[in-house]
Parts: sequence; C-alpha cells; structure tokens
Amino acid sequence: MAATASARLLVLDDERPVAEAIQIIAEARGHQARFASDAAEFFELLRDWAPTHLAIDLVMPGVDGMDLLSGLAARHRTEPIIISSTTSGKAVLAAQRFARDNGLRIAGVLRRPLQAAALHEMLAQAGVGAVPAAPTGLAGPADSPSADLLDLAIKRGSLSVAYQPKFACDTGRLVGFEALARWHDPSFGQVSPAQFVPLAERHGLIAALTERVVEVVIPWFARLEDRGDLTIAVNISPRMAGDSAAVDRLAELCRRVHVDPDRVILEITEGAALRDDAQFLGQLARLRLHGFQLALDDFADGLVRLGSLAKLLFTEIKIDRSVVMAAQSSAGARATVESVLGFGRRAGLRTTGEGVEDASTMALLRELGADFAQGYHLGMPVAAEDAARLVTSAH
Ligand code: G
Ligand code: MN
Repeated sequence: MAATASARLLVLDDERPVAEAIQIIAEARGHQARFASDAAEFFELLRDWAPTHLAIDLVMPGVDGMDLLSGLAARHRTEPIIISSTTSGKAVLAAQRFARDNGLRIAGVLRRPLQAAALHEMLAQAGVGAVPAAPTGLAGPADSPSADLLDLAIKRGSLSVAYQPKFACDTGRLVGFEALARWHDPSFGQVSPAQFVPLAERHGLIAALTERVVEVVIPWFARLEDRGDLTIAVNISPRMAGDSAAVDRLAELCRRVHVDPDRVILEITEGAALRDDAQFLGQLARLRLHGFQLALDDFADGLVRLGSLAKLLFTEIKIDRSVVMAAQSSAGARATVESVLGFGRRAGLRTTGEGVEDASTMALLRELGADFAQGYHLGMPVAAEDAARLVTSAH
C-alpha cells in the first residue's frame, strides 16, 4: 500500500530555496512534497492532491496569513500544520492560537534560518510518515499503525531512543538528558510519540514500552564517560509506578550497572500524578525510597490541585512547553510560569522550562529564576552517539 507508506507534504512558501530545502528534507524521509508559491495554487493542490501534512509561511507578499488559516479552518482541515516564519514572537503566537481555537492542528513553528534538524524533528512529531491521527474524509488513507505492530516493535527491540539535553539556566551548563522513545516503522515511517504512547496505553503495552526504553537508557547512561553529576530522565507510565516488580527490576538494573538512582529522574505527567489516592501516593513514595528522583512532567495548571504531598514526593516540576512557549505573549501564561517557579522555590523543588524554542524565551526563564531548560533552541533530541559527544564537548 504505497499511499500509506509515504506522507504528502504541501509547502506554501514564496522563497524557493526554503521550499526546496523543506522538500529535500521531506523526501529524504521518504515522503512526497509539493510546493505552492501563492494561495490560489495552495488551495488548488489542497483539493486535488490531498496532502496529509502542511507547511506554510504566514508572511508572504500578497498572502494574508490569517486569511489563509481562516480558509483552512473553513474547510475543516485537520492535517498537522507546520508554520514556517521569519518573524517570531507575538504575531506568530497569536496566529497559532487563532489556528488552534479554530480547530486546526499546529505541529510546530519552524524558524529561519531553516534548521534541518528542527524540521526533521517537527516532521517526526507531526507524524509525517505516519498517517495523521484524525484523517479527514478528503485526505489520505485512514490506516494508522496498529497495536499489534507496536507490540511487535517493542518485542523486537526496534524502538529507539533519542536524548534531549537539559541545561542549567544560570550557567548554561549541560546538566543531563531526557530520554525520548522513538518509533520508526518500515511502512509508516516515523510515528510520533503523541500517537504511539496513547496507543500503547490503550492496549496495555505501556509497561512493556517503558521497560524496554529503560533497559536501553540506563546501560547507555552507565557507559557514558565523564558523566559526573549529570542526570538521566525517563518518562514512566503511572502504571509502572504501581508495579512493584517492575520498580524492583529498575532498581536492580541500576545496581547492576552502577547508576546511582539519585541520578535517575522518573518523569510522570501531571494528569496522572495529580491522582492523590493513598495507593498512588504510596507507589510514588516507594520510588523515592529506592532513591529515584521524581519529576512532575507537562505541568500546566495543576498548581491549585497540587497538595502538600507533592512537596514531599516530587523533586522537580517541568513546566509544559505550551505554557513556556506562550509566556512572552500571554500574561496568563507568564503568570503561570511565575507561580510554578515561586512554588518550586518555596517547596524546594527544582524547576525546568520545556519547549524553549528561542533565545528570548531562555532569557525570560533565566530572569524568572527557573533552574533548568530544555528545547529546540538549546538542543534537539539526538541519537546516543551525538549525546555522548555533547558530554565530551561540555568538559
Ligand atoms: O511530554 P514530554 O515533555 O516528555 O514531551 C517531550 C516531547 O517534546 C518530545 O517528543 C520532544 O521531541 C518534544 N520537544 C522537546 N523540545 C521541544 C521544543 O522546544 N518544541 C517542541 N515543539 N517540542 C519539543
Ligand atoms: Mn518528559
């Protein structure tokens, strides 16, 4: 089924070199790309070629970016959209919000000069190579990777891991990495974690997935030369926290390869972590008793619900990228960042801002007193060898 194997990326850009670069990168990933240089051509191709993904420049002579987004919304398009833009800041954020409010799916913002790595990552995130999660009736085939396929990938060990560096806000020093699961399927291409993690959760595969990742990551970290006091963060499912045998296996693995659990940060998402029944809190406590650090991941608006127990059990809060990315343009988002950082200081928790995509966001986090930061601007998720090289060059 050739149509399933490759995504169709439609690029709207008046700068030919940019459009061509995007096309080359997409084709290198095994996908088709076509580009339009004006709105009429774009909407024509949208209708006739039925792309599965869109990349659009919002600031072009003769094209009103907002009109374009309205046009897409009016057509109820659900393809992931990558916004590429020379301008940054408020206008683009406002456009993004407008798009989301109108039911469009924004996969990310690509800044100029174009960075191939950022585009690669965004295409992977947008599930290019995979079929969009909610295909429109008009566009693309309806197939998406099945749970069986994922099960097989987990069992065969064909999932891979990317490592995203994390930095201290004050000194800019590398402080560690977050391990991120990646799935490349031969026929669907790069499947986004936004797609396969929920799939794994729905089909009872999440524990196996988490464990496979951990089995790759911990020994990798153990072998890392000069790791000093770096940390390694892994995203665990709350189910794993509840599985005492799995926790014991993780602790045993750390012992075997001589990784101090204190260097291992287990990230649990806000939604799951705010369950505050005694059983769940007991499970978190067990992880802490083993010596692991616990980070509250994707933290956005749970502060009011976060009780005093969180102060005892978590060692770090990671502020969700949606909040961090909006902090410069939205007073509400900035207030959220400030209150989380204030809470972190008072409760003795470390704080990390995620989704730092430009220098000014980094400056803001530093000014507001965040401890750590992660994001495309600072470092993309990279393969193990490249991550190891980052450690060497940080010395
Ligand atoms: O939920 P969690 O924070 O673990 O999600 C991490 C995901 O966010 C990864 O898939 C990673 O590739 C992605 N990511 C990391 N940094 C950035 C960034 O600066 N911008 C965007 N849009 N995504 C990012
Ligand atoms: Mn995380």
